[in-house]
Amino acid sequence: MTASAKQRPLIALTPDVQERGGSGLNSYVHKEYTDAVLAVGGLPMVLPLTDDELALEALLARVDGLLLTGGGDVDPAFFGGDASNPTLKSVSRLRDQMELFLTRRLLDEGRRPVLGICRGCQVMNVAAGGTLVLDVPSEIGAAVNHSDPRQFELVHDVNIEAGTRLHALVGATTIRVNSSHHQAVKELAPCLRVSARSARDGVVEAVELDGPQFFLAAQWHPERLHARHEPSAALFRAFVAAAAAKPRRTLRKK
Ligand SMILES: [Mn+2]
Repeated sequence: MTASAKQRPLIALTPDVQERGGSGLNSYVHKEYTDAVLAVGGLPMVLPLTDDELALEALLARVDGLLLTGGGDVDPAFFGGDASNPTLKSVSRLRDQMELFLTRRLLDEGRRPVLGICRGCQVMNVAAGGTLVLDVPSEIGAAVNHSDPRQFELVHDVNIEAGTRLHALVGATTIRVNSSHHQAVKELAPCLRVSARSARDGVVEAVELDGPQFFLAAQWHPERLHARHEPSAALFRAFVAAAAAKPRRTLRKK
């Protein structure tokens, strides 16, 4: 990378949340996310876990792109689903509110790139008006194990839709991916299109905005693969390149 530090795009990452006992909470990201952004020349910055919209707005004003990381389930109350479903795991309304706010802000702006990974794919669909499968094994079936404990291994095939942004940047119509999710996109948000599905059971594995903004999400974990899996590396390269190409502020409206 020959660009000076000043030219390297600043990428905001949303943190995961973990209860610590009492009312204590940890916020953190897996190191693979920051490594994957660094590897393609981006400067990762982990956001504080907060639903303070004024602070989030001020932070957002300073960054060039947003990466929504993996984690627990989105509260079904945000998309009219059954909040008492017993399969729900690690629901955090604080994290949901923070990420839905940030995602909708950038979707409305229509300019800076957003990359969603795993839960991030689900957050982006919900933010844009879609719904989620609450539990793939009980609602779709177990033909494919989407919660494979081998988190860094390629475990199932994904078919990529021709003509999508994902297809253009990966350059293949079938790839093999890792899989650590029990939820998935159900009803697609009106502005999104499906860019990939799991080969055997049709589970949505990637979505994207149908338009010029890079607003793309993968249900798998490219950050765990990027160093040795070209399709995952290509995803980070395209995201950070989109962030580098977009000025933070513009005098024009979109
Ligand atoms: Mn999967």
